[in-house]
Amino acid sequence: MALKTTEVEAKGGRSRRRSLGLSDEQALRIYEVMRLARAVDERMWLINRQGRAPFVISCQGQEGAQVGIAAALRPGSDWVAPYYRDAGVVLWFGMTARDQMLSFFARREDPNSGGRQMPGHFGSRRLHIVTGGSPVATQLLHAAGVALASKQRKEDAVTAAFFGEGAASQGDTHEAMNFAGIHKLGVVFVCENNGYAISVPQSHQMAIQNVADRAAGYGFPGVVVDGNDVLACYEVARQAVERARRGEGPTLVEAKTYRFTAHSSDDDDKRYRQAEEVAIWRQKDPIQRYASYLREAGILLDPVEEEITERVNQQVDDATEYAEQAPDPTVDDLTTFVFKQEIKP
Ligand SMILES: Cc1ncc(C[n+]2csc(CCOP(=O)(O)OP(=O)(O)O)c2C)c(N)n1
Repeated sequence: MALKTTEVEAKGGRSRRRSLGLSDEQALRIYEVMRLARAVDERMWLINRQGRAPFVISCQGQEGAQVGIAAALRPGSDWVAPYYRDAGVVLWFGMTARDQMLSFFARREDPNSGGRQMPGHFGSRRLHIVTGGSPVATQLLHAAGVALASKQRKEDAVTAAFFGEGAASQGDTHEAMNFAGIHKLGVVFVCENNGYAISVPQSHQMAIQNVADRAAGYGFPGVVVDGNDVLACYEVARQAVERARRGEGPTLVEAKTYRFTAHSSDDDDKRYRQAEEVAIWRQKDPIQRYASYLREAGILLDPVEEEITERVNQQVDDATEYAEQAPDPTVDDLTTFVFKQEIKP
């Protein structure tokens, strides 16, 4: 087996990105997408707290796992089945801040669903983002199905399915992994383990430390990675993607991470976790950590950082302004996507 269940140590060194085959441009692109995901999310909270939009579900804290892993895939030919926190994944796959905001305001132009799904229900046939349903873990089955289709068509596309450790307790997760293991499907299962399923801590969710340990029961490798170390995430994902592309079957990657916000804008996390715990994890912010690395490596110079900040802020401002004024779905749209009809790719 190419990978073993093991903690992947964060390897230091200025040339780390080079040994991973990343150019300076690629390393900075990863950083910019992480920054954009965070900035869109922060803006959504402001808008929500001002009463201008009803619901936020956050990526904050998990951007390293999301962008690091997505960066190992090929947007346009590979597929992703994300879950609601995966703003970093879908931005990497070509969604824009504007798309995110159109969905957030539930506008007609929302590319995910025309304003009919909750925020975080990403989907784009064009961008190979498999649309998600609200029941957690259903996307793992969809991913296994997409990977089966790729195999039958003799395509080497890889499908990555993202989910939380709470979703790992669902029967769907077992069925998807079992099926993918039997048929050696080209799937990378990515568990973003942030320690809680809403208010339920991991210890009340499972009797083991690592979700990745379950992979052995399905006949494929499981690997634990520091989800706040974007380059470590990229590294394990690259190995898992290569294995899948070679036709050797799935890998379960468990990225240990943390969400900085409450589960959503509708709960109070102070009721189920300590402020000290949140503060400790904020010290491990994947964006700050990667920025320090890039600075030490001499590629995130002040003017480069300023340019990135300017581009990110501009995209968030533009997206907010555009989406807030965009029209709502109309009554004529009521049955769109409900009855069979031709959907243009
Ligand atoms: C089948 C099902 N049960 C319950 C819910 C309600 N629910 C939505 S998100 C969530 C928590 C999922 O936790 P986890 O998978 O760990 O992801 P996280 O939100 O922590 O990133 C629950 C219980 C649901 N959407 N679907």
